[in-house]
Amino acid sequence: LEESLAILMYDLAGADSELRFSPFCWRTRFAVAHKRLELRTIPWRFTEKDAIAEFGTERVPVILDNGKGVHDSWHIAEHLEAAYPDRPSLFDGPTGRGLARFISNWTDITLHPLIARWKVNDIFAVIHERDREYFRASREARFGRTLEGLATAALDAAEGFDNALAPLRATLERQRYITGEAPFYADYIVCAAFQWISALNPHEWCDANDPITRWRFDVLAEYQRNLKEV
Ligand SMILES: N[C@@H](CCC(=O)N[C@@H](CS)C(=O)NCC(=O)O)C(=O)O
Repeated sequence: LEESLAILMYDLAGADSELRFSPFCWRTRFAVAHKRLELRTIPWRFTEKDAIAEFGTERVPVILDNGKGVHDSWHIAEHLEAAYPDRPSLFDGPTGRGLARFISNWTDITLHPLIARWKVNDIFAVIHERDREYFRASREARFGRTLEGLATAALDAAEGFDNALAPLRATLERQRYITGEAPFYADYIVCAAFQWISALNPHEWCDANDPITRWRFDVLAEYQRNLKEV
């Protein structure tokens, strides 16, 4: 039997080290499972910049693969695709990779800021105590408002998020996955944003009549199947 290959990932954790809510780390988690590789994680907190400084970044995910450090979820996906060409493809070729890049930018530029505004206080509530001061200062600077001010606008952000999902919903009414018949990295990118939300509130986004809910459960079921094949 082939010795199973393990990828090590620094993964953002809450005060409870089991709480893993980073959407970028979820992308990598899905990608590693898609490649049928074993994942081991190191819980990491926002202020533990020193632990990853040697990799030239202040953000997670960072992975270690055979001693090679790679950071940035997109670069990690490209690394896995190049390093494990005999494993299932994450992009299904250059056209798929090109479209996945659009989905990545749509998610980063349109979806994430709305989720961040909506959930910033829920995140603040679950992070480690020693991260609090840094998180408050960095997010208040990013959004130009206090956390208390952002709380009053949370429902507007939630509504904005729902409106932004219209193209996704229209797509999933007609096809099983973003990429068609089977899930690829583009699906994981968007599903990871929902993992961020559901890590903070498991009951959010469970409307059984929403095609997005059906799709999320299909992607998560595929992820569970992939984990069993590692
Ligand atoms: N472009 C990066 C973004 C990674 C990122 O922003 N990670 C967040 C966690 S979701 C982080 O590490 N934040 C650290 C901080 O805010 O100080 C990627 O795709 O990996």
